[in-house]
Amino acid sequence: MQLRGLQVLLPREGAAPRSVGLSFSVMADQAFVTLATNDNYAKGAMVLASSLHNHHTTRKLVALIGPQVSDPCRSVLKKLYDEVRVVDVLDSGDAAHLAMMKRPDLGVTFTKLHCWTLTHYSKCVFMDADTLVVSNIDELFDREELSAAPDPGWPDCFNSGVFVFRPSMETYAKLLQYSTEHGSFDGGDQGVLNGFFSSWSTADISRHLPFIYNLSSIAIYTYLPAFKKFGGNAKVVHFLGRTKPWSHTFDPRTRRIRGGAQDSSISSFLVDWWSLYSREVLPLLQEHYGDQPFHSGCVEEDESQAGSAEPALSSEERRERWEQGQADYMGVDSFENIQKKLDAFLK
Ligand SMILES: [Mn+2]
Repeated sequence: MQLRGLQVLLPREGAAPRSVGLSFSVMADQAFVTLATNDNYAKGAMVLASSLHNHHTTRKLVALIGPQVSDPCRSVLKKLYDEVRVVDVLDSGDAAHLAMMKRPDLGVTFTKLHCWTLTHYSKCVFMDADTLVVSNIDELFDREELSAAPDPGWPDCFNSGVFVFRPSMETYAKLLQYSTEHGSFDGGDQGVLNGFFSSWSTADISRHLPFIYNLSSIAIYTYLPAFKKFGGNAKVVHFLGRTKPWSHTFDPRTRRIRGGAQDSSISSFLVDWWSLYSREVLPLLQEHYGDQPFHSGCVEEDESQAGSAEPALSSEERRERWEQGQADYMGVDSFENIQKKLDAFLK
């Protein structure tokens, strides 16, 4: 893994020497931004940062985090991100706090909208913590606010998992005002942002990012032939839906994923996520947690388990087994895992 400090000293690969100074000033001015509200999403953010580093981004990396993110996770994020900023809307005592009082249902949305306050950058690309970069995407900074890819469920709306924006306190204030007045038609940030940037679908085709910049796992099910034809050009994979990469467990030795990854197309991206996690993120987590126990998600199956071709279970199947009294006490349903789940919910 590259060290952040060192990377800044090295000229960009392929950059002409005389342009280096200029490129650096432009680069310092632009950032990828993500959001992690808890330790699970923090792991996603760690993998996302590793993937951006591995594909040699020249831009800064910023993580907005919620107050629930634990100290060890904050320390790891600080290693991987140039800037880690705690956003506590309830504690802010400003317009965001007022907005939150009026619309407590939009809590996480207000936290995400906070990215517009990063005015020490002229342009940013927001990326959800459940995205993975599989190719350099610095060219996104050539786009203007608000650029985003269509949502696979309703293509006249953009998906707010990846978007280009310009930080501005004026826009931020307008967004807060819009949210409190109109709410969100889907209960989240995507509804608010599509309402606010409502001309996106018709005004300017250059603000439509190609789908490969936000390739959601859902596309495999909705349009398989297109996925087969274009999926190989993917630049960003977005693990949409309730099951996230960190919902599974992974055996680094056998590279097997457990916990409901049946589809082979998406599971290759899942294996990419887990490989990156186990290789580059896990050692940092182990270092910062020290003796404290934490849920790594990596489990070495013993020989007999690894040898048996037992398929991964969906959550429905797991529930059925539970109800029949056949919980996987030694594996995913171990007391340790259940305790962790309870702790995560009770936080
Ligand atoms: Mn997402």
